[in-house]
Amino acid sequence: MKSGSIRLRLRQTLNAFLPSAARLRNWLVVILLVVAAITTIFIASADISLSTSTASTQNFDSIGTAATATLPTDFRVDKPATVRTVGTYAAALTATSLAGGNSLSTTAQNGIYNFGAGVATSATDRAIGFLSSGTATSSGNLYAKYVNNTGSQLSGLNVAYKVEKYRGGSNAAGFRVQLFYSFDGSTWTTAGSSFLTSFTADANNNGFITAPGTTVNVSSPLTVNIPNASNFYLAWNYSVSSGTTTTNAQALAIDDISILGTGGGGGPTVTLVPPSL
Ligand SMILES: [Ca+2]
Ligand SMILES: [Ca+2]
Repeated sequence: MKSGSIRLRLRQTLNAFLPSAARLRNWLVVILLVVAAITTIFIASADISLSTSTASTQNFDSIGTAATATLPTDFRVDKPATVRTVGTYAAALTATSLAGGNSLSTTAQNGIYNFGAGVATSATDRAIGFLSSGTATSSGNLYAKYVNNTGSQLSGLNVAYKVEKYRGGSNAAGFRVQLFYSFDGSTWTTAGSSFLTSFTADANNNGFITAPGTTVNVSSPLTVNIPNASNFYLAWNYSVSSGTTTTNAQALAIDDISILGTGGGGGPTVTLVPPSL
């Protein structure tokens, strides 16, 4: 056999095993599509899943004791300069900036707190809170982003959380936490009076030897239709209860959030049209 024909046969054999450029390109496209799909699934599942059987809970104890503590995934915070104002989830921050606990000072800095139930630097039970001053942190918001991936529309949520007080405040208007909800994280609807926790004025601005000094349990159904595959946002808004004077503020925090979907399992909405007469 001539060496030329051997080389030809060798090349034909190699070609049979080696993928062509076109085949390589097709495989590359398939791999890229798979990576994109996995990334999409990962991003979609990053939001906190709503469930009708197991409540989504958050006690913030995993954030540690640092003043600059990163919030749990899908929780954010901000401190608008206007009273009783909810900002946007997209622009909010992912970390606290101050720490506090027992005996919070009468001159404590305004801002977003990682509060510890006990000694600030070592308490393991943490909560996210706020303190206004006369000129800053006129509002404080804690945001959470959920997704309804139950496969059905939900007709509501059972919402429970605690509002904890970490410092008294003699502001005559008192301070409060009002829950809001949203489908896009920027347009907010009040969750109503069942989710309003108000505190009347204290005699002074002292902290508590054992913090928090007061804990209020909030637990109530929230009636709202949440379509399947829809995002749903909650915002706990801290602010002075009325007026615009924010001096002598109370420090309040949110803890032990529990969210359970209700009314799932129904089919698509059917609109009955009466027959014309
Ligand atoms: Ca607590
Ligand atoms: Ca906690």
